[in-house]
Amino acid sequence: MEEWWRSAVIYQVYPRSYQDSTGNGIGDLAGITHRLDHIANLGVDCIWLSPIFASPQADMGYDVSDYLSVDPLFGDLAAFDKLITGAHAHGLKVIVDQVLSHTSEQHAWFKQSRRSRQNDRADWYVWADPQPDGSPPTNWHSHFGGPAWEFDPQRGQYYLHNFLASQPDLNFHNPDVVDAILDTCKFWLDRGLDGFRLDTVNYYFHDEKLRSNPPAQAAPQVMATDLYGMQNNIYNKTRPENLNFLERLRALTDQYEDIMMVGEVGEMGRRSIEIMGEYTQGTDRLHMAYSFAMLGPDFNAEHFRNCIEGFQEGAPDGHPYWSFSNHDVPRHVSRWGGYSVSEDAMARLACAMLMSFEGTIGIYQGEELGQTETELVFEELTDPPAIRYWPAVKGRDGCRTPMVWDANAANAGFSDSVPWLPVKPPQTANAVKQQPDDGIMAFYKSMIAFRKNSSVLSHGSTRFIALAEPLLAFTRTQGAEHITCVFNLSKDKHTISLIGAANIICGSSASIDSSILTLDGNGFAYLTHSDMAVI
Ligand code: TEU
Repeated sequence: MEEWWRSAVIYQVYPRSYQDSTGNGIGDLAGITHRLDHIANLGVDCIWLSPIFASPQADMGYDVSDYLSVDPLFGDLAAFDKLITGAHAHGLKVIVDQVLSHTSEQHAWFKQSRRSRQNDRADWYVWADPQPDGSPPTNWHSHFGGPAWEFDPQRGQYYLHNFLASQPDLNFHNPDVVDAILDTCKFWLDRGLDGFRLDTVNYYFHDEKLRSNPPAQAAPQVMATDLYGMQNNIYNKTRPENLNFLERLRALTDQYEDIMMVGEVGEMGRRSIEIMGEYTQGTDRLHMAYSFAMLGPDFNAEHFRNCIEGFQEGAPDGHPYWSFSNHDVPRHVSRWGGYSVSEDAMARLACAMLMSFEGTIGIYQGEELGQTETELVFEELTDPPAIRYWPAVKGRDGCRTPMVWDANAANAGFSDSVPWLPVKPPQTANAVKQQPDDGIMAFYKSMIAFRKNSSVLSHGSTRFIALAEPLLAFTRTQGAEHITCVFNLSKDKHTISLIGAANIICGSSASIDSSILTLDGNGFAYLTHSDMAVI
């Protein structure tokens, strides 16, 4: 039988912002359990929960202080069990974010490690002496600005942190660390969850020789500060030793039924696609990999083609996971606003593109409402890099504002008290309760259903059709079945001559007249295909 995740649509929940059930302005596990009907009704297969573990929340849970407990903000283990049971009863799988590359500085392991150079956990983190002039051991930069090294006066050494200084990197070269990490994963597998989203999966190992990174050739950026992108980050991450660790993790998960791991590859451009390939090649590494490739500003046919073809070439039996939005990047309806005739048209076009791609598909809470990025002022920010570098860095709060359930309820039904990030009018207009019958939410439901019912869309191979920008076109094929998908990524009208008969199976702003397909701005069509070529 086919593994469930291969044709899955996965719905990302950001627990802080889904539903508050306790009245403290922060979402929680019981709130998510309460909203399972909404998630199941979308027709998705699986929920990915952003981190729920004990944490001082300096990076909103991506700084774990205890891997084996639920943060009291979100509930407790009983609430977790209830959520899993409830989700399973709704036919939904649940995966959780595992942040294994680094812990919080509040983790007991780090507290012990920083105490002295001799204790049992002295080498559990990446410690190194200063250079003779007192400067950090290498030139590595943190994603969140400044050097990736923090000096600790007590040990008289620097420790590595690829993200915040309060997120020290674990030392995966130490076998005891690897064993401890595998044990934490086992703990959650034994509790019945269905897999992991592995945060920063290519950051686990660093170069033991502590070589400095060479300068970058080009510096594409999503959210980080300039310094990070000025280096070719080859020594602080994506080290060859990681493959062996991924194989150990896979051997562990293979002891359970139907577990899936999707690794977040923190890299940009072509290299990110290559790493996705390496990490999912064969059956003894990750099940899937997920990159930032489609989470950036690029919105042209060549880019999407390069992502998909690059993956096919690099990992013929690997499996990708594609999404356009998550909790780290501006929502795509806003991010690609420069290419859209309207927010509504962009939301539909993006949905139709995603649901036609080969691989597993991820959507981010609120995306199903056509949600846009929330505009915030400095006083409202919570994201550390934004607070540090505002206004040059806008940060990630704008995509993390609470889910809007009912425009007429206090805080749009998210919470009875002041939410941790504001709920604002342009977003409340898209609330679940106010979605029209033919609105974006209905469109998502119908497109998810269409994909789930179409074996060729869920499983077929992809062959691109050479059309000039801004037209993206490809044919999905499975056996004798074909569907050709054509998307107009611009605001302008375009026409395409079709060879042979074709009908529009589903589409928007699209029509066929005498073998001419017309796509208005942001229009798209899924076409029946009978040995037809689009020229
Ligand atoms: O994000 C990882 C991340 O920020 C980088 O991978 C980067 O964005 C990428 O390389 C593109 O340049 C994860 C979480 O999703 C994020 O919320 C956390 O803050 C971060 O890890 C640290 O745990």
